[in-house]
Amino acid sequence: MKHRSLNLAIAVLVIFGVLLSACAPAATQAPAATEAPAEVEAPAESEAPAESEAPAAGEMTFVLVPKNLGNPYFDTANKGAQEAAGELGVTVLYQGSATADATEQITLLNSLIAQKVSGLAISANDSDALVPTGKAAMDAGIPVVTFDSAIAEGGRIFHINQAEASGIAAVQIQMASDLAGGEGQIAILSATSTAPNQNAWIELMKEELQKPEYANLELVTTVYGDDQDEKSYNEAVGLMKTYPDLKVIIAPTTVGIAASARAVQDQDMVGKVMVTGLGTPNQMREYVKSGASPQFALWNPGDLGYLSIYALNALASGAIEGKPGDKFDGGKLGEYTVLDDGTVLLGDPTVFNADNIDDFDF
Ligand code: RAM
Repeated sequence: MKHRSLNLAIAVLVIFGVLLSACAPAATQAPAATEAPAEVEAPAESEAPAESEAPAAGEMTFVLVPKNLGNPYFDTANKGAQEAAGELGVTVLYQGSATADATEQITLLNSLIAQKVSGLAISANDSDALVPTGKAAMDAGIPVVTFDSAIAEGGRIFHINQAEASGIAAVQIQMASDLAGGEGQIAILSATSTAPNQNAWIELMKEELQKPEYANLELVTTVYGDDQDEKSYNEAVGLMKTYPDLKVIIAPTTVGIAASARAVQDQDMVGKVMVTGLGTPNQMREYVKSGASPQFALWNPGDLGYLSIYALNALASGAIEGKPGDKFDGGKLGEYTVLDDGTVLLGDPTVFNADNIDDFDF
């Protein structure tokens, strides 16, 4: 019966999520659960809480919470999460706020905690602001892992890291230096100013720039597109106008890099300003081929979502507590170990360019 009421409550959440995203894109507050039909159709629109079906009785129900909806990076993570769900016989809901905002994300998480879901995998919009919420979930017996963008220690059991932060920073500076011919002005166009993952990478990129081989590169500014396409596009146009000698835009965000490459093309700046950073191959293919973004990097977000669900399953089933040294089954990805710093490392980023871009489809 407990599972039945959870099913009904989640069905209500899904229905209201669809209605709310249709009429008020920013709204994320879940309504109080009362009664709902047992069957819920997953909506077709990617802006809605997609892939959310009412779970069958007895199943565990995990929720993958992206920074925001409508971002192909997180849609790919959800595909991997759904693949893991099929293999494990659990239900995974995909629920997020319309914008990459910590307050909206906390509201959503509070409603999921109240629904007593079986586990949460979160990409955090703020590292510290989400600690009390993550703690409240764990106090309620709901395991919390973060993936992609971490909640600080105390607000999650462990963080699933896509790649070493220092490596992510180093590869971006290396690519920018290649494109700039080792000298000239570069700028960073990031996601939100509170994004824990981008902020960590930016700090490390600044450290990387201190190396003698990068002495002739000048980082002129960092701007924020908030992981919104239009804002990122306008910021990229602004960079080109403010800095006429700019050679490279580094966008460590899949939203920002695609918007910047489009802006470079629209402004007829291909060959003068080059875009690099972190992007998905499917979004960046045309810009690699046009020369607006000859090279960029990323890991596989599908694998990140997949591994997050295997991790939650290991925690929720009691197979592991999530302490350093604990090992768990990562399905097709193999066995993973919780490291001493409370992270699990997915692997290395891949660099994409004209030679390999057509080998990837995500
Ligand atoms: C965006 C998001 C995400 C980040 C990628 C690279 O999709 O900001 O958190 O990891 O870019």
